[in-house]
Amino acid sequence: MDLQAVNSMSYEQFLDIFGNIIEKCPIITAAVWSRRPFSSFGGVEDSVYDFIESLPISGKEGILRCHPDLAGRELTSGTLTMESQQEQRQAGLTSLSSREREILTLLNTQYKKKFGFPFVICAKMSVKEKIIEELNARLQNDPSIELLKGIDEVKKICHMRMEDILCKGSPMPTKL
Ligand code: 2AL
Repeated sequence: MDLQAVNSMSYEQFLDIFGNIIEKCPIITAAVWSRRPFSSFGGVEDSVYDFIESLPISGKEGILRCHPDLAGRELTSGTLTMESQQEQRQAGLTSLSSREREILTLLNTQYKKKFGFPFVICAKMSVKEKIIEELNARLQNDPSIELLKGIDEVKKICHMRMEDILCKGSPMPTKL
C-alpha cells in the first residue's frame, strides 16, 4: 500500500482498513480521515495520537476500557478481535500454565478494582512472563501515572498494527 492510495481512500475504505488500529475505537479512525492528505504514514499515526491527547481524562480512560483483558474471558470464548487474538497468541498468552492463568486473572482483577480500567500493555513487544512482572509492578502506581502508561501502550499497539497493515512485515521507523 502506498501513501497516495491511503490519501485517496473514501472514509468507508479508510475505516475498513484502519478501523481497529485503536482497539474497538473506530470513531478515532473516522475522525482522523478528515486530516487527509497525510504527508507520510507517520502522519496518520500522529493524527491518531493528537486526537487521543486532545481527549479529557474520561475519554482516555474510555479507550483503555475498550481493551480486552489479557488472557481473559474474551480469549477463552473466542470473541477477541483478530488483531488482539494474534497479539495475545504471539506473547504466549494462549499457552499459559494453570498457575500463570490464575495469577494473571487475580492481578487483572486487582488492577481493574484499583484503577477502574483494565491493564493495557503492547503484548507483541513482550512475553507472558514479562507481562505478569509488569502487571505486578504497575499495580503499585498512582492512577495518574497508570493512565499515562496505559495510553503509551495503546500507542505502541497502534504502531504495530499500522506496521502490519502498511508494510507487510518491514518495520516503520518508530516514534515512541
Ligand atoms: C491488549 C490487546 O488486546 N493487544 C495488546 O497488545 N494488548 N490488551 C491489553 N489489555 O493489554
